[in-house]
Amino acid sequence: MKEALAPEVAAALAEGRPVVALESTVITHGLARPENLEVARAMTGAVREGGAVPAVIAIRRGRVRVGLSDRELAALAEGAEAEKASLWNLAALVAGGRDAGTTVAATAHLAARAGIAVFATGGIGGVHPAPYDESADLAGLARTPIVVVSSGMKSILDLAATLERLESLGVAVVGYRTERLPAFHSPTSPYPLPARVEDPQEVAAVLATQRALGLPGAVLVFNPVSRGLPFDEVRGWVEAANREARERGIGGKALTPFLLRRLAELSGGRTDEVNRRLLVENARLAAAIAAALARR
Ligand code: PSU
Ligand code: MN
Repeated sequence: MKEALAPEVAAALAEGRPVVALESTVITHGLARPENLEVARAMTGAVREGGAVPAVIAIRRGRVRVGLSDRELAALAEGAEAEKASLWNLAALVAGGRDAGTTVAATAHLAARAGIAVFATGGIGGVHPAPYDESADLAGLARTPIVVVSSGMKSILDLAATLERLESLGVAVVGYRTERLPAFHSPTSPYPLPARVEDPQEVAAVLATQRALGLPGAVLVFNPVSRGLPFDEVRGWVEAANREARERGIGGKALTPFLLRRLAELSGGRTDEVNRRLLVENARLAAAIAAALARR
């Protein structure tokens, strides 16, 4: 199989220098053009400022790419034909020679395989309100040894049910300077987390201990966004958007883009602004964690 590590990423890994993996579904499907490329560049920039090497993971013409050049990043962001690769279609897309953005589940798998210990994203997938729909991110994280920094799960999900599934699946969860689940656009929510950490060194210690104990899965670091939106206000918009989607019969692949667009409209653009900020903040924290791991 064709698999390619960018030379810069390969060198950093060989020398034990910090590397941070970044997902690409947020580029191909999560954000609209041209904002997707701007945010992707801001994330890779934040990783570099933190002293780590960024490795955007994606599928390009059937090749697993770990680390894209700026030109390749632009091609991915501007191309319209990329698929969304999760675990159930990853092998078929690679075998079929396709282009794809990789979800959290697929990115975590490919990053861990390449020897990368830390991965940053915006929000993980999870359990949707009915009808039944659960992201492969949850089961994927349960068996993939990597630190994943996010601001919680996407606001459009059932947060309580997603947190319960993480517990059932045995995914290690820590709040970064918080006891409560951050709710993506909101820095907090009513849902308590099982553990709290204060700094990147503590995250590095949890990962090392997770491995020493023979636990197989990810360490999920939930990082509250700065200057986020009030929880109740976001919940109100999410409920309104979901109601509207049901009334208009919108479902399947069209549902998430519809909900995100409605949230942006209902909030006067504030959800998009917060989304951009949390992606960059998570990239920055991931770089600090990767640096702490490299020093151990
Ligand atoms: N969160 C966002 N936008 C996104 C995603 C998450 O705000 O685009 C992406 C991530 O790549 C995540 C994926 O892994 O959606 C989950 O998709 P699914 O529910 O189909 O597994
Ligand atoms: Mn699904």
